[in-house]
Amino acid sequence: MLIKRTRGWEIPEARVTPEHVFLNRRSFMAASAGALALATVNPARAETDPSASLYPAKRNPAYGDAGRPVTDAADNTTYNNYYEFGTSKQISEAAAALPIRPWSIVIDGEVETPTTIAIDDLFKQVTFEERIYRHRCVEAWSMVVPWTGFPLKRLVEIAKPNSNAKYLRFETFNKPDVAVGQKDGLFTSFPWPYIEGVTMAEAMNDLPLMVTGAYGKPLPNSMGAPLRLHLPWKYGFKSIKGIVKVSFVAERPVSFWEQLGPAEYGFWANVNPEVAHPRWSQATEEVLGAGERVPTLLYNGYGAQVAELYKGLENEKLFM
Ligand SMILES: Nc1nc2c(c(=O)[nH]1)N[C@H]1C(S)=C(S)[C@@H](COP(=O)(O)O)O[C@H]1N2
Ligand SMILES: [Mo]
Repeated sequence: MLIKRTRGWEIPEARVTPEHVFLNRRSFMAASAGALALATVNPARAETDPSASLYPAKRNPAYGDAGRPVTDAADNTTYNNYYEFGTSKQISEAAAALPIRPWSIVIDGEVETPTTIAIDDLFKQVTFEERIYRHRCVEAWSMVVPWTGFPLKRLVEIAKPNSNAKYLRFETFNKPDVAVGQKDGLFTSFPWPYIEGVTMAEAMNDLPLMVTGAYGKPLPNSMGAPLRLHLPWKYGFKSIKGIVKVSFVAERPVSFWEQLGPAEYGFWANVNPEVAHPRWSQATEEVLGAGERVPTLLYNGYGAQVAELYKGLENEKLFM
C-alpha cells in the first residue's frame, strides 16, 4: 500500500509509480531461499489443517472463468500485502508464525444474539464453493485466484441482523506478540487492528466471498488464514484478512487505510480506470506473473453484478 510522505507513517518501501510496483514474483522466488522453503512447507500445513477434508470444493460454474489465466499458486502465497507482518511483499515466513487454531469469530452489534463461534463450527454451517475471481490492488497490479469459501450473505443469514444494521464492520486480530508489524516500534502509528467495512446492500450481493481457501486447499497464512473477505470489484485493501470479528453497525465504519490517508483511501474504493489515485493513474494494471499491463475495467469488470448498488449514491466518493 502506498501512502503520502506527509506524516510519520510513510513507509520506506513505498513504490510510488505503477512501473515500480510491478515485481516479477518468479525472480523473487529464485532469489529468496526462504520463499522456496515456504513453498514446500505450506502444503504440509494444509494437510494438517482441521478443515483440510473440506477441500477441494465444488466450483461454482457462474464464476468458473475470470477471463485471464489463474496466477501461479507459488507466486500468490509468497507475494502479499499483509501489514501486520511487515511492509514488504515478502511476509509469508513471518505470517507462518500466526497460530490459526484455536480461532473464533465474534459476531456482534445489531444482531438477534451476539455470539462467538469457533471457526470449524462456523464451517459446519456453510457450504464451501470455489470461485475464480480477479483481484485488483490499488497499487495497480492484479492477479487471478481460485478462492474457496462461502458467500458473505450466508454469514449475514447466520448472524440474523436487526433493522438497525446498516453496515458490516470487519476486524483483524491484534497480536503484537506474533505479528511483527504490530509490535511496538516502527509502526506504532498504524491504527491497529485492521478494519474494513461494507454496506448491508453490498453484503447481500452475490459477489462478496468469505474466503477460507485458495487453489483447492486451506488458505496459507500469508493470504489471510483462516478467514478473509474477497470483494472482486473493489480495490484489494477492502479484502480484509485474518478476520476475528464481524459487527453489524448503524454507522459507517472507518477503515484502517481511510484513517491513515483519508485523501487517498475511502470507504467505497470501487475500481474505476478513469478516477486516478491522487499520485498515480488507475487506467492500467500489471498482471502479476504475466509480465504485461492491461487496461483496468470499471468495477474490475463486475459492473453487471454491482453497478446498481451505487444508484443514488453519485455524490459519494465511490472510486477511492
Ligand atoms: N488484515 C489485513 N488485510 C489485508 C491487508 C493487510 O495489510 N492486512 N492488505 C490488503 C491489500 S492492500 C491487498 S492488495 C490484499 C492482498 O491479498 P493477497 O496478499 O492475498 O494477495 O489484502 C488486503 N487485506
Ligand atoms: Mo492492495
